[in-house]
Amino acid sequence: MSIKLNQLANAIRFLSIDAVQKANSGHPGMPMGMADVATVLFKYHLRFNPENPGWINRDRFILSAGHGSMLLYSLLYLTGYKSISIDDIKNFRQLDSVCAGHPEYEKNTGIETTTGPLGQGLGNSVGMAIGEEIFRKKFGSNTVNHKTYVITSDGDLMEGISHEVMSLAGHLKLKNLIVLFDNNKISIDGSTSLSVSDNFKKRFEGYGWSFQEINGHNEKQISKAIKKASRSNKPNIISCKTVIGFGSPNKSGKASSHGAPLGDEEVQLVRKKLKWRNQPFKIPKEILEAWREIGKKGKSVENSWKESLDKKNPKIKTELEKMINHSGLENLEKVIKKEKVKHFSSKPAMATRQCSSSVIEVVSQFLPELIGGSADLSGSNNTKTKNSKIISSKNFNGNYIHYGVREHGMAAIMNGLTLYGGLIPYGGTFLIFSDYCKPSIRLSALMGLRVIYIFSHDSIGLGEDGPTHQPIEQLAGLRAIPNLNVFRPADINETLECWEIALKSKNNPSAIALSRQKLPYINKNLSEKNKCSLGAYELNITSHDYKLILIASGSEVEIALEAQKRLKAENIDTKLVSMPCHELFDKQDKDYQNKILEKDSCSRISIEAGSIKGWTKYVGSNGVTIGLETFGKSAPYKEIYNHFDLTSDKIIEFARKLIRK
Ligand SMILES: Cc1ncc(C[n+]2csc(CCOP(=O)(O)OP(=O)(O)O)c2C)c(N)n1
Repeated sequence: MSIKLNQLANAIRFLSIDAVQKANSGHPGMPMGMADVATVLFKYHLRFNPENPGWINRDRFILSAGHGSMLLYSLLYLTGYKSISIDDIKNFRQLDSVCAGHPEYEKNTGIETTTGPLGQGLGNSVGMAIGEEIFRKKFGSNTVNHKTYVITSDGDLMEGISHEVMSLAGHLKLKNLIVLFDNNKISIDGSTSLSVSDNFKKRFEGYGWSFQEINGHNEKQISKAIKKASRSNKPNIISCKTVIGFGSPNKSGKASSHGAPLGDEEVQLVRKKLKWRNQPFKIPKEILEAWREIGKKGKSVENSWKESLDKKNPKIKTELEKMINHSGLENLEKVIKKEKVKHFSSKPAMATRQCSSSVIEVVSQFLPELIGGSADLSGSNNTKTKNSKIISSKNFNGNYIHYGVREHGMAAIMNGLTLYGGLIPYGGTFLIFSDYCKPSIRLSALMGLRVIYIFSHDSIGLGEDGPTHQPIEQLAGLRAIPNLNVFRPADINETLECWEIALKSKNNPSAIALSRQKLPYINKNLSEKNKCSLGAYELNITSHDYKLILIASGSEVEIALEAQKRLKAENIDTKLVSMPCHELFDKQDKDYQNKILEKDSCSRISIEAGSIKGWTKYVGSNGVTIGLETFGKSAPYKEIYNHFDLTSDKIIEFARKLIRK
């Protein structure tokens, strides 16, 4: 018996309605409206294998409108992914259920990314589509030839980030990107006409996209549009005119179906209207079988792909596996050690942004998966080196993306590049504009993605550009994000170590804050060990009789060193601790932390050219935190440091007071 499309789609609709009803919270309207589009996509077009959700040449499917999560969970369950059972669906939105309120990325589950904050999934998908182009160029179109499909909503397209990433996708002509726009003209406040009068066709064509508009409940139109899009030489958006809450007699087409259970009575009415006579969570056998058949098709597609790779392209297979497994990283430790030795003898004074550049130049030689870029500040962030090859619409055989002035888009795209697999993105902007990346940085951290953020001009030390450009609260804000390592190295030795940790961090992103101004080489002894991995370490003591500890990061280590020297001249002995990473220090055992901070026997002063928030816990209630609690100033940087008392004089003044106590 052949099962009609609407029966397949109704299985999605009722799993969604019933799960939301049982959880007594969730968003039924979107899955009800997009069920037809999703069914056509999965039935006729999407190449995927539920038995191997991580197959590198699978089509990617991203639900950018993450509030419609039940659409995704239903599809994964119906097509036979092991990650989602009917019991998981019954547990929608309950503690530890894989069917969380919004999709939460987990490798090899079919949930390709975490979505919910509108616009992010669209950004990730642009990153994945770039990833596909890079891989296709490296491994050939016989090996890599898949699409990236995204479902976006009105809300996704209202978000500013949608402009950034779609504009870049148009520029790069990402022809394998196909966006299915749920054009239901409803958002939470009601009709989108309350706030939007965009001409979508003109908007997207203006970006260089191909635009089609169809009835999102018409099987033929949906399929034809997807087919046409898959032959296009531009990125594609298909505006699917749909009815939110499709099938609900009283709530369809209305905002009331968007984000709340329909209610028992209304659910009964939908059952009647759509002629669905099954109990909640019961999918008739023949419908489930038809869905499972759709899921099974991918296995043979993957198998023949594998066979052809084994037989015809064994070399490519080896290269592909190397890249996916990041085999190049095996050389990292050795190379970093060698660089440390080299710099120990020359002891260069360099801005840490230059230090970072020299690390990138070295590691990019043996890490083809390292994909750099900057939001139009390449020269300032020092992200582009002589080994950087520009990625363009004409040539994806590169390792550097000019993101343009699109910080938010860059960050979401970097998440997409990591999620694609086999790639390690790093991207730069000024530390002050990390604020423009924040929503995506948060998601890098939430998903545990290896993304490296390069934030140069990391303090008032940037000088004349003034308070609009001088970060104050940014370091504290970034340090407040769970699972993000924030590094602030002090010289080339520390920069090498911080980069090494960032590259090895499989399950968390890193933000590396770098100075604009030149800094001296501060490393005292050549150490094989990566001291930055401890978060903080003893840099220098003037004698073993010290009762005072100075703690500093980045550019302020130099000031603390000067203060230490001058204090010694006054017979005040001190220990200087360099603290490039709070998060890693906080992870050390208590013994190590006590060894560094010596809370029972020493007073402590911290100094960092940024907000003092976050330092009190290291200096204690009797200690002193030197930092900033106001915005900066426009002036040459040394004058600003003096103006704000970020000086060795100030450290000495406090040191004398603490010692006299
Ligand atoms: C960045 C962001 N802002 C706000 C929200 C809260 N929110 C969830 S859905 C939504 C808009 C719903 O409209 P639409 O995107 O058209 O979805 P539909 O109503 O069609 O399901 C909003 C404002 C969010 N998830 N992300």
